[in-house]
Amino acid sequence: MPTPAVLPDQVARDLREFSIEVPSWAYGNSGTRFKVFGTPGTPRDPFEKIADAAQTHAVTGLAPRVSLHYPWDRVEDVDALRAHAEDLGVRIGMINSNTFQDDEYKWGSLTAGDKTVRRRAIDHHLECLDVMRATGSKELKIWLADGTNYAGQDSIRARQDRLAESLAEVYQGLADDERLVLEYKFFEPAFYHTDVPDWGTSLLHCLALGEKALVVLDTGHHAPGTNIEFIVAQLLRQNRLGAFDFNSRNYADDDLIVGLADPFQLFRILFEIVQQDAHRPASGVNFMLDQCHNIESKIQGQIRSVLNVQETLAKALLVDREALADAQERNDVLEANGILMDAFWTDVRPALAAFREEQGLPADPFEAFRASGYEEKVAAERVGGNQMGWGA
Ligand code: PSV
Ligand code: MN
Ligand code: MN
Repeated sequence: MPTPAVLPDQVARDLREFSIEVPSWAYGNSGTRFKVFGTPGTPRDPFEKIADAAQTHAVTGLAPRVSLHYPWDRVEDVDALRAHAEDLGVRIGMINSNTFQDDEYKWGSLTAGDKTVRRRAIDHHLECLDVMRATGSKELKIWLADGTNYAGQDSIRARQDRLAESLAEVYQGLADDERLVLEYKFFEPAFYHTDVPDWGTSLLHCLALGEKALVVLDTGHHAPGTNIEFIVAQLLRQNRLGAFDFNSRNYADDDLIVGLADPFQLFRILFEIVQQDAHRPASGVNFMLDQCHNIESKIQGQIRSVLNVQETLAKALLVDREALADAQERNDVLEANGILMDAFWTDVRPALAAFREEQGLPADPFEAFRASGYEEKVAAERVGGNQMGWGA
């Protein structure tokens, strides 16, 4: 496929409607268990995190929502936070619950054998629903660190039963237009078993709960070699893909910039999405980033990530699906594969630059941000106070 100068109309229309949610925690300092490197200008409170997130949207036009983590992003005046976001052209997205930082959750939260602990974890989730209402959000995102480290440490079955009961209580708190999304992860911080390790477990709980419960797929949460696009196809088929956490990984839950470790995997995933029209807002899939920028500039990292998703989505939209269907019908394996590869290798960058300019956006948002002086400005202004990190 030759390099297109402009995007076909339908591709441009689809891209205009597409948006990505960014996580507040990506703008704070993060690191590994070895070291957290601080960066000058890192936000000191949720207001500053939202201001940084708004920069990502301002130059890309792609990231109008910011996920909050509760209680990391707790503020006295929620109305003021909401208004601050709206003044800066963004709004608050999902509310992420947190039952992994307190000592009492050492043995589990929604799965804990101790009734008092379980009660506290359920109440925390119900409180998150109040935060959602105050912020204008409609979605509660649950990722649990629950699990065990050693065989025999606890009953896997009993923990599933307790989880089901706890989730049912949280689910009952949802209003008709609200939903909860349940994220799975195959290991870490628990190293023998986690209580929601895979899409099957998440889906089973969601099916038992009802239509307002959906699965979250984080691209970094699978065993190496897992065919993630297959999971995407399967969850979409069941109308249970609620949200995506995009990031890149080489080894485990690396949370690196999207599309850098394996651009072709991102393309395959997005093509599966496109084939089921799930990139359209009407599908209800919330496309998000879940990343931690340990060594690179955080805002620049977020900009790169959303642009990589947009660029790869454009390629997926360019696949000649009629020709593909025809090749598939004839079992022409190599022609079918060639059609996909052709779209993957197409350089859409010039057409995307023109597309952005048409919308009054910089042709190169990444360079525009670097040249804006924002990072230097906040580094000078944000002195004193404690910088926030992955963990408030
Ligand atoms: C932990 O693995 C994690 O990265 C999950 O993916 C959540 O989405 C995120 O933290 C925020 O809680
Ligand atoms: Mn995640
Ligand atoms: Mn993760």
